Amino acid sequence: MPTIKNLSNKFESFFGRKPTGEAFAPGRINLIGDHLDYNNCPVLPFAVDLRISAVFAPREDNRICILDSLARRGQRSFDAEAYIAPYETSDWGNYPKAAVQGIVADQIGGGRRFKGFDAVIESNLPSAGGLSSSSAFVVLTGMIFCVVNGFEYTPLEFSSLMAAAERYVGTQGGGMDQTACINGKNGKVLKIDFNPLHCRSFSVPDGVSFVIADSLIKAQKTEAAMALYNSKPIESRMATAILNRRLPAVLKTACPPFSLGDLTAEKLGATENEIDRVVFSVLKEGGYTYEEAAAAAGMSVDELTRSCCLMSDKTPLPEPPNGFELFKRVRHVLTERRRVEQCAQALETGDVETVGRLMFESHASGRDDGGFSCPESDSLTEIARAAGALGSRQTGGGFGGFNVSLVRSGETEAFKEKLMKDYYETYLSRMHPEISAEAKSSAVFTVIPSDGACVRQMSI
Ligand code: NG1
Repeated sequence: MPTIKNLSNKFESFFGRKPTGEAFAPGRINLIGDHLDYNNCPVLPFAVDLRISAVFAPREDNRICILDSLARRGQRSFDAEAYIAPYETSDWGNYPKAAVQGIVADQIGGGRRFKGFDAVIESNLPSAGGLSSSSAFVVLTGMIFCVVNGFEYTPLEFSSLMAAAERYVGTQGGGMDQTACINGKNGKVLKIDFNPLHCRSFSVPDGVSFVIADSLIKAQKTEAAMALYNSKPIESRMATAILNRRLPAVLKTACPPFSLGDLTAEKLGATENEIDRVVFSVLKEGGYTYEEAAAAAGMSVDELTRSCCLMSDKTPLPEPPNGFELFKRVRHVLTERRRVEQCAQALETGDVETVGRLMFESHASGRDDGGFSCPESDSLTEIARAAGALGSRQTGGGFGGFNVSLVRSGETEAFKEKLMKDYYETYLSRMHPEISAEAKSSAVFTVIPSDGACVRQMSI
């Protein structure tokens, strides 16, 4: 990781002046609760000690110029103005554009002029691994843009703003990543509740560590995996459309679930058992065709498609060969939400066995009901179990990327060696001989829950 001094030297030689500020934005690991945030259900992530760093200086005009310090990805420049046209889908410059476009839209009015900035960035956050390098980059750019323009937001306001802003790149995610990146706390796991947004932190129990391991299956959300990822929020909205139509009459409640996060005893005035009974009698097991889902929601196929099933390019989500598995998706959301609540309680009482058990259960739910795992992440989880992890699961958006394991602190080195031998040298070499030894050698490490993003004047 380059020091700020190295970044400053690069800045000076590229821009011909000294930087005036520095900024950092961490990635995050989600301990438990994936594909819940866009359903307004709580999650339990923490910011990690891997981050994107930047040095910057304001400009007098509205141009934003960002240089990747490794020159790997070059430089991107654009103007902060009312409409910022995106680059093509997979371009890294869309992340800073997303942040700036979100803030400009929020601040526009009164013919306001915006100040731009020059920046040099560097990252030790692996991309496309479910560690939210994308949101870290959005938050980093957003913070710098706010500082140079004197815009002030509370951390929660800024979290919501950046969550909405990131959808500019085409993902239909919730707000977990940006909120964890902004509100992370050293040594703490965050319980994030949505609607309204709220964070509560829980100390990591003594004597355990988090080991993360890259399955080395990339889930680059800018490409095909974006469509895979977006299919999950779309299926959730389809299920909600069906439940919205049927639930009030069956549960005799005036308040339909506007999102799956509203399927709570408190909101619906019914017990959890009643809610489960009704929800899983309204939804049929097995796949829905578009026609079946529309009929169940009391809509035409066209209405259903337009109200919930459009991908980011405005085309309808293609119908999967076995139909939309709405029953399973909702079962994942309802059971995972309860696991998140139980896990928060277990963290509070220091019950690490329960935290671990819930992590394994969560992985199985993402695999069997959520439909966002992959064979490699499943094998990695089982290998972690056999290697003595208290718990292990794929973390983040899924379809590969990192696993997080909860391991007794005295056992981390032996655990990592076992993963190296059984997953990387044996399983992965057999299944993916194309993956390099170099990639495997740096794929497993311990992470520490860390503070959230910050921006400050440079200390000279
Ligand atoms: P990652 O892990 O960065 O792919 C994505 C979404 C989250 C959340 C998780 C799954 C974005 C920016 N991130 O995260 O909101 O839905 O998947 O829990 O869309």
